[in-house]
Amino acid sequence: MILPLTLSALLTLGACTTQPESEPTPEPIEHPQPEFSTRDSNLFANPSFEDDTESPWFNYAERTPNWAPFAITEPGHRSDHSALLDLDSDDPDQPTARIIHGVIQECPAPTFPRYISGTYHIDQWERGTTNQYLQLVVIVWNARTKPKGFNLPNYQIAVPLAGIANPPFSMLNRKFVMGAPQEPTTDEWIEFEYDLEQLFNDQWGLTPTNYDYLRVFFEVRYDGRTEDEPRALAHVRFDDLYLGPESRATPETNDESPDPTD
Ligand SMILES: [Ca+2]
Repeated sequence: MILPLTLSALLTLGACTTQPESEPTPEPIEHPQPEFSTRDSNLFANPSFEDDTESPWFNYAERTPNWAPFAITEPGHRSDHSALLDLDSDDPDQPTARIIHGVIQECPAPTFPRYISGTYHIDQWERGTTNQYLQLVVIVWNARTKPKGFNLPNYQIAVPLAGIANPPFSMLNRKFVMGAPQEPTTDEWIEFEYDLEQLFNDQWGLTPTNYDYLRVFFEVRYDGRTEDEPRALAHVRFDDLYLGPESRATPETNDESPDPTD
């Protein structure tokens, strides 16, 4: 990134000699721009799962039987690693009715971040039940400022990314944002981005303020599966996750733009 390189160069100069403030700034070295995950504004730590010294991602596999572990493995999205969520109802350790594979991170986020984005890749998908899906969830934790008429300690939105056309269940403090494809695309990295501030305003009527932190989930799961249903299989990777003020969506190509030579 240009800014850190420039700053680094200035610090190097400062360490050697006392430079007047009018000293011309050295030209930044040209480096390829990082894809997504090292943006300074990202509130997620280790958003691309490449740093094996940090463990900001966790889940509830050791605390509740409905959760299952995740793994950080090869490959990644334009990188070496990603978070692998490996759902298989044939696994004897997975309960029949509900299983959740996911990664979670808690972000203090004193200023509510406008955007959430990332990529996912579905290596394998066999539908075993109607409510088998991928989603992200953002919980506003310990909110002192609450939506009008709401009196629970946290409120949240869930955004299914693929797999379901209707909310899988109803929950007092969770609003589902529908609109993702019911049948997932497999064998391809899929980018997603949502205007989180807009979603909270649409669903809860406010931009969250005055809370402890945001608890963010990226999941693959099923709910309400019965023993007589077929095998449910979903081998899903998440990578390059982002929570912050910047949109990183790739602008759509406009084929009808005027030819500048006309
Ligand atoms: Ca990665």
